[in-house]
Amino acid sequence: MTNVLDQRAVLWLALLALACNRGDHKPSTAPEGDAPAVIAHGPPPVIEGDHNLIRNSSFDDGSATPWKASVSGAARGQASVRDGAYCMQADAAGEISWDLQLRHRALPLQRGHAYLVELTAHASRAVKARPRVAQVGPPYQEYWASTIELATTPQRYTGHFEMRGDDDSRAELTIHLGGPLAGEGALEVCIDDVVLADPEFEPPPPPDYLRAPTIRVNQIGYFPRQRKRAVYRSPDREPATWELVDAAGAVVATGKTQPLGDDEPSGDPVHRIDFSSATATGSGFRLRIGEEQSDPFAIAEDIAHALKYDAAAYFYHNRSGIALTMPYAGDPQWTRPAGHPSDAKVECLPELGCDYTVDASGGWYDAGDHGKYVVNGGISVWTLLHFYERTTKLGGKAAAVADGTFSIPESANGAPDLLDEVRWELELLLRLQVPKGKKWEGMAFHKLHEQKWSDLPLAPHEAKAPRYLHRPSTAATLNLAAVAAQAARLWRDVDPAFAKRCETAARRAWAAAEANPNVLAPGSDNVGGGPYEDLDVSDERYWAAVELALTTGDAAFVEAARSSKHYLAIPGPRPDQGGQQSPMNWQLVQALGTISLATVAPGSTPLDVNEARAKVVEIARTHAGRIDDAGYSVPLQADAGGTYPWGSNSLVLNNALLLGLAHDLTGEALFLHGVIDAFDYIMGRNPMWQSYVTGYGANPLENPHHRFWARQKDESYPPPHPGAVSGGPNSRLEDPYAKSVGLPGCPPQKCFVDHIESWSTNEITINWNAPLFWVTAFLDERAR
Ligand code: 9MR
Repeated sequence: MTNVLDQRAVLWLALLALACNRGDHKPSTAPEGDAPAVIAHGPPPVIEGDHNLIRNSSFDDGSATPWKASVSGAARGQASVRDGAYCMQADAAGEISWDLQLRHRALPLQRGHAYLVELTAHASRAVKARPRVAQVGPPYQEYWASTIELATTPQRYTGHFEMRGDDDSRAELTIHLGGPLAGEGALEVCIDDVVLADPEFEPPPPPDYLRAPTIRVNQIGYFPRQRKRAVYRSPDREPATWELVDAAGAVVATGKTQPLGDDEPSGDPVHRIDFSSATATGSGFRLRIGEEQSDPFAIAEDIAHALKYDAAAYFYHNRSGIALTMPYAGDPQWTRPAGHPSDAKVECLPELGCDYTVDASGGWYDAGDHGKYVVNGGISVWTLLHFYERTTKLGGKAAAVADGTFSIPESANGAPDLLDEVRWELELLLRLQVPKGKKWEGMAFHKLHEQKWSDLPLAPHEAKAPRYLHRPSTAATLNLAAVAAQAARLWRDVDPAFAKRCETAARRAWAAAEANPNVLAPGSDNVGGGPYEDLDVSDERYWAAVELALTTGDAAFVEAARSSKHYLAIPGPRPDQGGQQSPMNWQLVQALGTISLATVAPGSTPLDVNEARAKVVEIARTHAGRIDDAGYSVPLQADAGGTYPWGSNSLVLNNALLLGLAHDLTGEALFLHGVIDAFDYIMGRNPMWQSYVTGYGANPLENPHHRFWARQKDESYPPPHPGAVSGGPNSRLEDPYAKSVGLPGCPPQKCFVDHIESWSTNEITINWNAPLFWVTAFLDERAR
């Protein structure tokens, strides 16, 4: 395919020859209705260099994204990339021009700017087409349009206009092909090398994945005895021959790819490579197809070993109220004084009228921000403790998280290190319980943070802005009840006094939540900290009831669990399973109760353990059953609206957690393979060519949104510690940076940018690193 910019000189000569097709000349045939055939104002802009707003101009890599075809009314047709051009093939063209169209949206146009439009097009027979630049919604203002005549050989068309409408950040360039433009009979129309250029527009730097290898692998590696899949990004329809090459260049396995065609969540044309049967082990392997080759990777039993400990180290590195010191910090650049010593005496927001302060010191910072939020602490604690509990109950290896296995100050205290790390947060959650004799006695404060978002970078010890406790909430209180109950049974043999404290706090929290069942945290409380809003706490109540029942055996808790509408529930992706992309998140926690029940499996309590286990397996099977349909073999589907939400990588990891537990319960390989597929996606087998984990892989995450690990913003701050997972693609692009770098219109798996300013696609947080730990620790144990 031609490169428009290299050919610019040739093009201008060609333009003279094609003057009859210029948008600023009258076309030979008027278009439908009263719409003017041509809208052109001002002189044509002079374009030097690349100022093209069109994000996929040439279709050279086989992908149409972000172009879409629209077929409506009586028209019948579909579009795809063929031989490096984007082609609409139609059996019927419908009645009006827009019944058949090819379109590119999310184009930022600015009032008064001059625009050049160019495209190459041809058709299977002589027809007309109507390229136009217009507003997407009412009143559908047309900024420019022209009717052009297509021949059977490619011709270059051009036009220009000055933007007379108001600024429009989401305009579209569409090429209408339907109705009277096409006439009767089947047709094919192809477009290529499309330009909508504004000399004042500076295109963002091309994303990394455009220079990425076309063969995508798990960038750290594969387990010798397990499923090994890679993705080959190619529009070819025929299978290709792949080779697995070792570090010395010898071919050690070979096979054929499986072409899967266009994959919607990624926008990529893909082939699957399955090299599971390869038996070689070592490092420095690559996959090769013709001239293309993957990043190097290992095939080894221990690929997840170091990573699981780094995933756990995330929590030490984000501790509040303690100096990070050597040797635990791993390197002097990650040491720092204790953060937020003033948290030892925190006031409530003035409107709450507390006549006391609270010691809210300790715990983990939530994320890139320094807030502390009970509901997010709750699910994070549960996830880490659940891993511990499954090792003790389901035949796992508790030795992997025993005393001396982590690098933390408590590593020689006789208690398992995983429990020590979690206790740092639990102690904070216990402190956040409203004292006896005060309003909301026994409830938990929902959160504490500054009153406006703090600057970035900012190390925790540099932060000086006052922080306040926000109103207690029923959700936070039930989180405290749940995790304190869970802790009470896990510390029973480790530290009986602490276990007792936890049980007492859990019972008090439960009673306080029963007395205050509807103190709900609103979404509007989002200045200076996240809202962690929740307007339905029936799932929290069920989860807390189960944890308390499992720990105490009390009939009242058993009854509260059994009578809940969530009893034995785990939301799943099918509509009849609740239509949830993932079983749990900080707001939706019934699965935590059911999973704890399935894991602890009390013999003596009248709770239906077998049904809870069957539910784990049922939902895991649904996820596993969908992996083969995903181009990148990831156990996460787009939702009904075709989107991935904020923190989508944590959905992948929580689905993997459920798959892992199903494997624990059944031993079925299907589930273990599903965990591996999720892991492969996170570690680089994805359309962004991104290892979403800091410090791991050929293209590791480098610039997460974090106030201390802020090297990208300021050289005097450290880079991120290894082992932190990014929230990953978020279709809603909820920060200005993501919106500004050409992401609008992205397919769900590509709505991501590795930049510190993109908090809605690239933040890191405790409730996402917790399942990263769970999954990598599980694999390090089970996939060997
Ligand atoms: O993970 C949270 C996500 O589900 C929400 O959509 C989003 C907006 O409320 O907030 C996310 O949580 C952030 C929290 O509000 C503040 N600390 C950082 C968290 C991770 O991005």
